[in-house]
Amino acid sequence: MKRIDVCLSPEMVHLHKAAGKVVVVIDILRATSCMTTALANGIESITAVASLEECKVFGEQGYVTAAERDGKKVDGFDLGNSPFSYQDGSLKGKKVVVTTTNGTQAIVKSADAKEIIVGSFLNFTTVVEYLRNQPNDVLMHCAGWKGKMNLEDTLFAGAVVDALKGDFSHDEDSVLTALNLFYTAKADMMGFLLNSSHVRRLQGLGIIKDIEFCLTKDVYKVLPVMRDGKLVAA
Ligand code: 3SL
Repeated sequence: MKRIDVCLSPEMVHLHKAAGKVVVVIDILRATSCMTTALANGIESITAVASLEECKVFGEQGYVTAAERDGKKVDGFDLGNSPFSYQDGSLKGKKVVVTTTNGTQAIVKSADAKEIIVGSFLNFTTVVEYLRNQPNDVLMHCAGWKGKMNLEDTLFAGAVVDALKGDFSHDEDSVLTALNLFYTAKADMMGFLLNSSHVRRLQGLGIIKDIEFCLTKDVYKVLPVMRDGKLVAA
């Protein structure tokens, strides 16, 4: 039987061994929700980079630049990290380069994977169906916050593991942690997350509607997948 594992923070990804696996990068608030939204709204590709400097270099080559640090848009870049930036059609067909505090770091740190895909509640069922129907072991890679685990990414990992029970086996306590978190929170995810660190951080910045949107299930059917160093819609 295929196996599924959960890595609670990018700091631990070397312990979970991405090589040979499909890695699902998770940054529910908000990087992977943004990427899902962007590709569902016709953005041609997303290049995820670790640093602001790399992001600038792509900008000089004509890419639309998106940069976030500590929840805020970074001055001098075109966009921040809100899914609502991608929905009005004006960026259709464009190449976007993005750097964020945690999400793009987790993508860069997944480089050993057999394949990298991006997961969010917005494309939940598409991710689950893809994982069910492909032949490889899976690693759910939670981006967390600056090396620490967080609730929303772990919750999503648990939701995926739960949806795939019967198709995958597991034996790590991180998987049980994610599953139990999901069981505790599933009746009211928004309520459960109200006291979480990043929800409080975003609320402090006046970012409210993004949170609700990013916790909405199955808005899109897109599967962002890494091809030749860029995320594209599969
Ligand atoms: O850390 C990240 O990658 C971001 O998603 C954080 S924020 O939601 O844009 O604040």
